[in-house]
Amino acid sequence: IGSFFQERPVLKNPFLEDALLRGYLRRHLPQEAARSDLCAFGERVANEVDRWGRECELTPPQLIHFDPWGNRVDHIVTSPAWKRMKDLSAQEGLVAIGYERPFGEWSRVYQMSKLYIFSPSSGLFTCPLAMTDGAAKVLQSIGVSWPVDEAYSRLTTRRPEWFWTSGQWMTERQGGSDVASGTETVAVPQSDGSYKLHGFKWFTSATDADMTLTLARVQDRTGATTPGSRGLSLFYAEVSRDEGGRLRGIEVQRLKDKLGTRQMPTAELLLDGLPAHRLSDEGRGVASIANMLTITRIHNSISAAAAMRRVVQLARDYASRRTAFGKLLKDHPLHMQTLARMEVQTRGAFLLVMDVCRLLGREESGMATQFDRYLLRLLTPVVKLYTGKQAVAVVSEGLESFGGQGYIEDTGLPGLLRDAQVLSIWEGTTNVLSLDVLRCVARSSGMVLHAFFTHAKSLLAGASSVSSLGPAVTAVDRALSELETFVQVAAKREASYLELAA
Ligand code: MFK
Ligand code: FAD
Repeated sequence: IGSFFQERPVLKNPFLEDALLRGYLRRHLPQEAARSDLCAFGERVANEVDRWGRECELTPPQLIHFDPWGNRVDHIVTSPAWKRMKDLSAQEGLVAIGYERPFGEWSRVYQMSKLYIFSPSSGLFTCPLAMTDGAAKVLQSIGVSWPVDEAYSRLTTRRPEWFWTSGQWMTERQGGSDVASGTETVAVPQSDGSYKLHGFKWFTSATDADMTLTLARVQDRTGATTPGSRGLSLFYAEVSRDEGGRLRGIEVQRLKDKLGTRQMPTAELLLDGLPAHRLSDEGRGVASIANMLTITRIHNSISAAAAMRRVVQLARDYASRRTAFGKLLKDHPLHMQTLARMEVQTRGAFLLVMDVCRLLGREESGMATQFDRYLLRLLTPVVKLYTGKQAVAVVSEGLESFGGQGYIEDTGLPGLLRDAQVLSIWEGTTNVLSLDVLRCVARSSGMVLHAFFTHAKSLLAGASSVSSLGPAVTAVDRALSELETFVQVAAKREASYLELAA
């Protein structure tokens, strides 16, 4: 039968293993406190958290509709590991750091570096964290006062027993991309100024959240609502139970049976009188939730870059353990060329995402120029759409680099590919984000593009010794000289897509 057994790839401290991350932080965030925290966290991820992530995959959530006596309870039962992830997230400040801002304008880079280390081992707990961070940002931008002051403090705490996660319930059956015309949920005003929501939310992830932000149409006295984007308002609702243990105003219809992200519950929810508070002015729902979209899209991009980095790390380790044709894989130039190409993609993704995190940090600490704000607005959809696609390609290539073992379920590797596939779908599909780019180009009269090409020009000037960048310099100069045409095309395209959609 033979006595040979292949050695498995070993996950080592993802911070220490990542020369690019460490180099980036040395340049921009050299504080020892950040370095030692990331190093300690990396150790914890490799030796403890990664196991929990696997446990989340092996023990997916279940929905229990009724108790033994026939009472409707709608309990979403999650694994102990999933619950540990929640406590860990609070203790490590995975959301809190963005609001404590320990390193001023570099705080988002620090927070996102932790999430980058955590993400592939997190059992998808990064999903509720993204939405929690997005919700905190929305509450902060609207103003932290009643009825959301306690919620804000819970979303941004480091105390596990106080920590809340948030949902983001936007998608309905008729529209996930097109929430503006697809949203049917209505908000019925109550005499005390609050509302009750009635409708059906078709995708709600991490549905064990403690609160949510959601969109609905306010009914007037006759029961009528305003169609389209101008009829949508933003609401805050807590997920709570009555004395009988029943969810207040919510029925969990079922859990989705998904290709990946199986570690976390994604449910269809019937809202049947869910108590809620309106946070935005009437009709300003989409614009008000846009801050959440910005944050969750940046988290998505971090997860994409992290998935690539993880598969590259494991593939490199494996290449030093597996022998084929008489030598280790790492000694086969063709195999190393494949890994090098993956490495280049991963580096590009990492640097682009980190630059967006840098811009976010500048904006939040009041350091951003108008130029930075334009760049942040443009690059957020660009980085999300680009890294979402890259992650699927790089992780797929990564699986191949383990040969047949890359396809074997209990190596844990196939889960990386399944979970990468969602990154280009949720939080705006690639096409929808491309239209978002046109939207911001047209609505800023091209200023976002001007900022982008000027930024590119200055980066290229800094690398003028690299002769192969010549064509890029010419392309950027040409783009700047033809900016006017770009803007006209973007405005026309945006207008025609909107006409088509109407
Ligand atoms: C693991 C890591 C991560 C992830 C966790 C994820 C968990 C899964 C969660 C989800 O998937 S939640 C659902 C996410 N859904 C989407 O992302 C929806 C995708 N569709 C779009 O993004 C559409 O473009 C959009 C719904 C925004 C179109 O809506 P409208 O109302 O038809 O757009 P309109 O009229 O152009 O814009 C309305 C206002 O919003 C405008 O402001 P003003 O009225 O002040 O001019 C826009 O400028 C503003 N706006 C729209 N998109 C914006 C934005 N502002 C800033 N940034 C944006 N991206
Ligand atoms: P559609 O909008 O029907 O898109 C179908 C196709 O049409 C796509 O390829 C899209 O790119 C294309 N398309 C649409 N409009 C245009 C256009 N104008 N021009 C060109 N192409 C276009 N949503 C939530 O609100 N909360 C959640 O927690 C949540 N969790 C999710 C979890 C998972 C695992 C998944 C898979 C989805 C989740 N979603 C959630 C829903 C997700 O955000 C939507 O599925 C997504 O935004 C796409 O919307 P849709 O499904 O309606 O697709």
